[in-house]
Amino acid sequence: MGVVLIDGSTVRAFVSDEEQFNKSVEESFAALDVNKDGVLSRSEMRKAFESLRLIETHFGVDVATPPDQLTQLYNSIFDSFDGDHSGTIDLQEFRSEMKKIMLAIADGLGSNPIQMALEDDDQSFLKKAADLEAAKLNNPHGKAHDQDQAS
Ligand SMILES: [Ca+2]
Repeated sequence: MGVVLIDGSTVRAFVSDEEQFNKSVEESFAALDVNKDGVLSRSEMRKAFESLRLIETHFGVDVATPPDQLTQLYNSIFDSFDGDHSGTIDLQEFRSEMKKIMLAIADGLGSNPIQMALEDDDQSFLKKAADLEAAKLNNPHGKAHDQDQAS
């Protein structure tokens, strides 16, 4: 387990790196699509939220929230992902909503870095964002974008 510092610009850089972001989205989507039918069902999404740990860390929900309330919350999030109300979430819907969520997190973080404790097998998007930043720092001549890193 390690600790990383991330702030809004870390998250924003990750989302704006289309290749990395889309790759992460596609990997997550494939991993979450347990029955491999190409769409995410309500129960698959519920597992997704639990594994991405976005809810507990970023929707301000206490981990001790009663199951009924959590189910309601999961349902309302599902509905916001399910743009065409088809009852399932396709890759397109998943990508666009993840983007919105990550940008909302970036706004919330602003320029105040937070410390995140990470496990090595952590697959959360914030971990991926942190990894991307670390890779850029280690490889300054890589395809890093001209992100304004004003101090
Ligand atoms: Ca599925």
